[in-house]
Amino acid sequence: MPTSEKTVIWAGTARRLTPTFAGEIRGLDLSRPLSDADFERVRALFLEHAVLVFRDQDLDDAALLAFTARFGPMDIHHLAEHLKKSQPEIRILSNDKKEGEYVGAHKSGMVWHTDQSFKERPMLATFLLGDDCPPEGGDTQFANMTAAYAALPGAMKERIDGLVAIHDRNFSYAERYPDRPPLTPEQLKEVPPVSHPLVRRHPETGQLGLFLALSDIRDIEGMDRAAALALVDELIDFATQDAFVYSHKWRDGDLVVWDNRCTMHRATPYNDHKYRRYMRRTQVRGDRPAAP
Ligand SMILES: O=C(O)CCC(=O)C(=O)O
Ligand SMILES: [Fe+2]
Repeated sequence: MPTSEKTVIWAGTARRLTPTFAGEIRGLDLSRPLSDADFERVRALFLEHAVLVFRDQDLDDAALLAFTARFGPMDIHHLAEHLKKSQPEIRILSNDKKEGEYVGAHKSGMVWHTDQSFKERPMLATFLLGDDCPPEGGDTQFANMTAAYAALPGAMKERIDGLVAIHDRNFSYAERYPDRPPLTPEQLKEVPPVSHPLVRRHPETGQLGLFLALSDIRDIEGMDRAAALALVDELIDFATQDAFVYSHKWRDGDLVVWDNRCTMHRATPYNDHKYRRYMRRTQVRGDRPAAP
């Protein structure tokens, strides 16, 4: 890494990465405990930008967990096979194999979604640390759901006003993950279908945003399924126009933190094995999404 980047001094600000959201923070070393004042600044920038990219981080598991925990209660992912044995709060995403077996989830999150939208309390924030990042492929793309909602034509806002979606982890799971075993009865018990408003109010900023997930929404209450899924597709197409999207090109040592209450994201493919991709991931649970 160029020395000039290493010597940047944290001045409590972030550099905007798109006109409407996403910010880059340099010069802040998260391997050391943050003062309360610095954390308050980071928390404010998180609300302001919705996606924060912290460059040049060198974090062990303990430091990643300590930083994550400052945002709220950590959540353990319901798919145990991709969790670190020693630290189940850390999930591994990687296309790497050891003795013929994948060392983590190698095909996770490749359609537009918000993390664990199928839970009663979906994730507030997700933390993804790029330990080994490919020079091409495997970007993470984010869509600004606040800006997308604000830009919807009035007739569409009226049409979706008050609609409630049913999110169901098991709806398209087998189709999306043909090489994973089906969810076990115990896993299914942890993720029963749940209803969430299609438009939610952010509990901290008060802003309205679309709350969508491509393959986890199974139905919209009071609509037939084909019409409901067509509406979800239409809204996702609208929300993922270039004007609302930030595509993150990973560099080793990037920690990206995103607010799932006002963004959607997906990974672009990286499982062609051309380059290794290895990430550690943690997540913090949020509130039950609230209708406006
Ligand atoms: O691998 C990525 O780029 C993102 C995967 C994802 O959706 C997640 O970690 O929540
Ligand atoms: Fe995700």
